[in-house]
Amino acid sequence: PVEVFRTDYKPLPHLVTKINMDFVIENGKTTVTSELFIEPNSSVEGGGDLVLDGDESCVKLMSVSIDGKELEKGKEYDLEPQKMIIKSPAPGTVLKTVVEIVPEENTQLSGLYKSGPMYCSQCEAMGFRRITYYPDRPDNMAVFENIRLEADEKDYPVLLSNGNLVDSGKLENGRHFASWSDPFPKPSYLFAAVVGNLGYIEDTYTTTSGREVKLGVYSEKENVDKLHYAMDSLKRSMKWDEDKFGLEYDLDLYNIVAVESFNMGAMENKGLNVFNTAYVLADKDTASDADFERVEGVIGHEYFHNWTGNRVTCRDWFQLTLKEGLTVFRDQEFSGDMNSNAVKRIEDVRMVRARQFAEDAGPMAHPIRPESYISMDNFYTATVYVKGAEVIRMYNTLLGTEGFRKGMDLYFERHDGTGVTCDDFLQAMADANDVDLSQFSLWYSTPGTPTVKYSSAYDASTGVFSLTLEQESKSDKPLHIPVSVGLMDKESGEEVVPTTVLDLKESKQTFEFNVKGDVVPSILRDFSAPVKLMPDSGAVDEEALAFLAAEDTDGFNRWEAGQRLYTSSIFQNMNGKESEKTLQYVFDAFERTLKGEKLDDYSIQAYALLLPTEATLSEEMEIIDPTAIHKARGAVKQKIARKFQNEISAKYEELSGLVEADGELSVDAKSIGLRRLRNVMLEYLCSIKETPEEQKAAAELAKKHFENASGMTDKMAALSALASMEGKGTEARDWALQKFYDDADGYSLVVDKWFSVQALANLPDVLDRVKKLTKHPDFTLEVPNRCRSLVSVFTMNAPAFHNPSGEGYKFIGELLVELDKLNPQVSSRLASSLIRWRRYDEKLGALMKAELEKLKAMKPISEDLYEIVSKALD
Ligand code: DPP
Ligand code: ZN
Repeated sequence: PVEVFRTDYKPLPHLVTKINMDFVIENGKTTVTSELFIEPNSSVEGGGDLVLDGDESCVKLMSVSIDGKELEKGKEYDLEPQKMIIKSPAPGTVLKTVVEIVPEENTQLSGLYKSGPMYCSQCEAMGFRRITYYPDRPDNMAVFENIRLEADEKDYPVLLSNGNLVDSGKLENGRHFASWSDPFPKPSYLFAAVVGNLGYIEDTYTTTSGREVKLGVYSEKENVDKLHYAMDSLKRSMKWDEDKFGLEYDLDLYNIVAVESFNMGAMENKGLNVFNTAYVLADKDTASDADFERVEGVIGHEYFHNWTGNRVTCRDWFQLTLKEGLTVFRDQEFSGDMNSNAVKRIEDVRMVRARQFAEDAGPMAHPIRPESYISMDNFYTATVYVKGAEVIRMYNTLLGTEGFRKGMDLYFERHDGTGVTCDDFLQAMADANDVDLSQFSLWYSTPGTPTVKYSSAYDASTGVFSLTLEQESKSDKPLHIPVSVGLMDKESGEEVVPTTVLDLKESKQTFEFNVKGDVVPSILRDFSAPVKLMPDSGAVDEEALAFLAAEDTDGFNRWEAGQRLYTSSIFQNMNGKESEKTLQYVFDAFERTLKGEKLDDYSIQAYALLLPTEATLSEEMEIIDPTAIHKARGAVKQKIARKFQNEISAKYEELSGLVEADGELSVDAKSIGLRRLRNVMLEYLCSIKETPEEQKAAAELAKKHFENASGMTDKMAALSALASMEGKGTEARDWALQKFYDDADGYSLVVDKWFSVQALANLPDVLDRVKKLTKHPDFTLEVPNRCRSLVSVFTMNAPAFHNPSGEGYKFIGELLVELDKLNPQVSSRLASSLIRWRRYDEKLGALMKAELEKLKAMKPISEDLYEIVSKALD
């Protein structure tokens, strides 16, 4: 395997400026003829050979010619396993290649492959070379002028590609064709083709400047009734981007296709987005609130890529965060505006802490702009995406919304139609605002999670409150960290200094404020930087946290203070040093939130009543003890549940009334919040199940909840509770699982939920159950969603996966052997569950390591898996 380095970038000596393609799709064989129009790259001197990427394991070369003349191998061209070399092509050369591919056998789901009744493509990052020989890198932008698709008309009535339909018609033998043309030059990773027997819904959108855009959303026929939410979300996205950034859509057509077998979430191909079904299909019976929110978010995300990704793209793959960090930021803002900004922020930060911080603390830690890769597919990471979005958010915080918009405008003005680097983005932001962002640029090259330590002092004689911040990171020079701070008066609870952004630019810096009396600082409001904030003294001031949990005027930090208190209490429990005082703070915070004092948002209330996740708690430990975390968190949850059982019950009833009064299920912020809060109540109530009587009561409650569910959200909440029941709850558990499966009636996305809920169950024999489920007729490793729903989800069941016997690791290790042969992208993702072995105690670590060593010795092994495993063992 070859490692590629960021600093080795060299522009191409020749560019393909235009391409025509002809796909003749037959059962078991697709013939792809490509014409590449080649020009010297004017910015590179010297010319030389033209190197085309092509994956020999996937494409079989039939012929290569120039002007109708076959080229001679060894003389005019050479062939290597991953490339074709054309010796010194003359300017204006039109190179024609004919290759054969077999999409039906493409289990990697990269390139052109078959999913159910359709052929579809996935080219990011390097899938186009599995379709034809081509300079498969983002700095080669070409006009895909004539893309002709030909297939059997009866089996494959729909023929789609990027851009506009320019021709179509019937052919002999029941075949037909369609030709597409995309006027916007694009890199190969944005190419797409879909050929299948599909249903669809249609609509139109008129942009502010009056362009009428035809919108289509496609899926397998039986699912067309589940496409409406995606269509509505698309229209909302189009409007939002016009309102927020003045960005309009630029083609007459925008199509989205839902595909069952898909490695990632979705793909922003120009004018033809291809989506994992899980992020398009949604209706009231089958989708939970979270699913609806995800559909809206991902539809927005892919749509926003049209400008941040497609119109301005990446020069090379190391710049991935240029488009992904920025587009995630944009989709976060969109979702926040559509629902609740405060709720969205809490959810996003939970994600950063649970997933990105974990990545930072493992062997795959990398800066948002990585320095090297073996397989680029391994860098579609939480770091590039969500930490990348946090970095964009920091620009927004530092420059303000207006300044940020000015920077965006200049970025498009300068770079529309080209492939650029993260430096170009930073420069546009700096120039538009006339500021120096050179120190800020360190965020692009620094891996790991920085820490910020704080200490404060109040001098009553001068009325000066001073806050000292000290940063530490993997950068030799200090980072530029925006730290949003507000000050709350200790006596009155009033905010005396509203949110102020402090520019922390030195290793250690003291900021002074003139105040009238002593204050409590609320630091890192709204999570203004992706750092770990901690007290300099090492010990958190619980009194201050309790105060902030009650009084903070910043919703995010009020939530955060409660979370910190819960965390203290959980760790005290783990260490056998429980303090009554801490517990009392926890109870106070919980009770206040439950009563809804100062809170009118059900979702925020729900999140404030939830304990930090096991994954988040893990990142607070030097050596992670999953069993101890699970036990301690469970114990604190029990204490809360038992102490407030009556109040929680009453709240549950009250909310049940409100949910009922809410009527027909709707997915607006308020209704979602109601269900979320009620389901948190259910979770607490169902956690009380020690005695047989309690088991019976919990099971009855959950069963009733299941039967009266207002939709999938309630159903899943009930089923999750039931799935972990034993003793007197066993019967209800088995009944509900069977009922849920039967009701799913084979519909994949619901069957996926059925697998997941069992993989996450808190039962002593969960691993055996999961193993047994891998033999279920509905289980397959070939459909990524299905594989993930059971196997990847199992690795998130920390106490089961990290069982001291090592059986959980062994199960995953053995499965990876099979999976890697089928689909390296999915296998290397799954292997990430084993790579953080140094974070666990010696015994667990050794067991994980043993599995990694077995995998590393495996032959053959995919590059994707090899990279992950070898970095973990380094
Ligand atoms: N570019 C794709 C995205 O939207 C990759 N899955 O993130
Ligand atoms: Zn994206």
